[in-house]
Amino acid sequence: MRGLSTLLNFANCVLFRSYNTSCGAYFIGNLRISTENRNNCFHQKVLKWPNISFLKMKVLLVQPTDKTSNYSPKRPVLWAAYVSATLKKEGHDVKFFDCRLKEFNDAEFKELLKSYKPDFVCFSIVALTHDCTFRYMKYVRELLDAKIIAGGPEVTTFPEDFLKLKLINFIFIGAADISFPKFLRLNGKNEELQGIGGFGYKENDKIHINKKAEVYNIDDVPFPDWDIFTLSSYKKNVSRIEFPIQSARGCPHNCIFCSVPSIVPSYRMRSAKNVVDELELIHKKYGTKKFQFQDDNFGMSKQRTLEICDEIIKSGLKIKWSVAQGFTAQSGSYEVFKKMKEAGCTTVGIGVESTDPEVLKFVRKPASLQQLKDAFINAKKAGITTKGFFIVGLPGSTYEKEMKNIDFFKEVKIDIPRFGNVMTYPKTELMDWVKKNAKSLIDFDEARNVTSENVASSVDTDMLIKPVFETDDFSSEDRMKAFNKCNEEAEKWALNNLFGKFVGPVAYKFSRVKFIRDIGEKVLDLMGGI
Ligand code: B12
Ligand code: SF4
Repeated sequence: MRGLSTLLNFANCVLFRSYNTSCGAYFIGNLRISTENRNNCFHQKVLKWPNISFLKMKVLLVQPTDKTSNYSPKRPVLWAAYVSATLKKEGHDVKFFDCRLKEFNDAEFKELLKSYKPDFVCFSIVALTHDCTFRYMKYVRELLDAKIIAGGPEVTTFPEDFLKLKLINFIFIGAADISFPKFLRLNGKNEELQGIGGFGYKENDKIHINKKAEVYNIDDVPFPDWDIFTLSSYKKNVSRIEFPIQSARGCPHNCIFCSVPSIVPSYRMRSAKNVVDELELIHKKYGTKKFQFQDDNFGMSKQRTLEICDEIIKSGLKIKWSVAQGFTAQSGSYEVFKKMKEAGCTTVGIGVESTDPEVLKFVRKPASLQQLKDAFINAKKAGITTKGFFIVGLPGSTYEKEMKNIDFFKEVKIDIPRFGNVMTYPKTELMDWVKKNAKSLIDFDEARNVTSENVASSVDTDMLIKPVFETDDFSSEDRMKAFNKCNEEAEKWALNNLFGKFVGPVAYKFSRVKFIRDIGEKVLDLMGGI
């Protein structure tokens, strides 16, 4: 029998596919580091540094909200926890502000700017967060002389476009574990800026981007710093937060639709011991019993997966964990899942994308249809809840082929099947393919221009739901029909799995009413299920 919390989690996943979060602010307090012993080191000439008279800097990290507000902020974010850990290690003062938290607003961000007076304000930018990001950057410009730094997936994809914006002073491309502390260590010695890997700066309006990032062992990166977050804003009972953790960075594969290979160019794994040490530390410090692995592709190395499980078991940690984004189907043997279950794994998400072998081959999906089937069957046999992610409308697909996905999730009994329309991310092969072989339904250049602060608000969030291209074999109408049909069937199926075949259909009918979904979400939240 499923435990109550697993059941609640499951109910949440099935019922609440969209969340409402208004843009808010997160007040951090006004702790100030003593200013004695700080030197005036920053060079003022070329970069026009603010009048910084400290060696130790005050850095404010900002998590913008995205236009869809599809994800309620259930947990703090990894990027800020990593950046903070590397900066604090060198004695800098770091604070964090989460625009996604609904209990705060823009006014509090301005208050924080005035009271904290940071030297640097840093934003992590992903698609659809531009509106919020630029609004907040403007507040910084209006109120302070602080320098604005941008990083994250969008900046890594379009470094020049962001750096040339007047609002932004510096950018970091990809991980900044080495480069950011190094930048602050330079103390404004401009002539050494070109020595910082993956860093961008301006010199008399000329843009400089240092391409090469340093190579380092990721076991040496300090563990994420969760102390900068007001954790009780994410869950009243902090021990109920499902902390994110990443055991490896990137993915060694190169699926044509995926932006991960261009955002995280190399695949690197942490050692099993290093991963479990982090779990133990968080468990001891916050009483956490639940974790979520946010790797792009968890389980690439079967041996390391088994080692992580063995380490967890050996440590005596009584924790539950899930694999959120994608488990490597090729590693999905019964032996591996059984061990994962033993070590506390409750749920695995596996990217299926399509069940048509030709489509899978064309998009360079590394797993075969048989490997995908086996992975779902083995995980279920081991007692792990399965989520399957499908992409409607990949190259070569048709309405009929999409309908086969429904047969597939029923055949292998995926607990929670999920469908999304294919999205063409910039700098992917899919984007090139669409330009040559399909009819675009949105202006990709304009969509790409979301990096310009002027057009940010013109990009429609429908982009995420509606097809963005069509082909002769698969029209826009049929794509939408397939998307709706697959989603409807998936939700009915998942609710039947959850509540049984009599109550399931009733739950499905109720779940169509937004008001009831909202109440249900609150009830589940109160009960600690999400
Ligand atoms: C976990 C995850 C989520 C989580 C948590 C998001 C979060 N902000 O932490 C949830 C489910 C909430 C989510 C939501 C969305 N996501 Co998401 N998500 C991911 C995923 C799988 C991992 C991100 C992660 O935590 N990585 C681990 C951390 C440590 O790495 P990192 O974020 O890259 O940060 C490191 C460096 O980049 C750098 N860094 C990052 N930011 C900054 C900023 C500064 C100033 C500095 C110095 C350094 C720095 O330092 C970090 C440590 O090295 C990525 C895939 C990927 N590999 O990037 C997609 C990804 C980032 N998501 C994506 C998208 C589109 C979204 C949504 C817009 C989806 C939507 N609404 O429908 C929302 C946006 C929500 C938001 N406000 O951020 C896209 C972004 C594509 C793009 N070009 O921007 C990605 C790349 C997936 C994809 N489809 O390709 N996501
Ligand atoms: S296996 Fe997953 S993460 Fe890796 S390239 Fe393909 S879709 Fe992206």
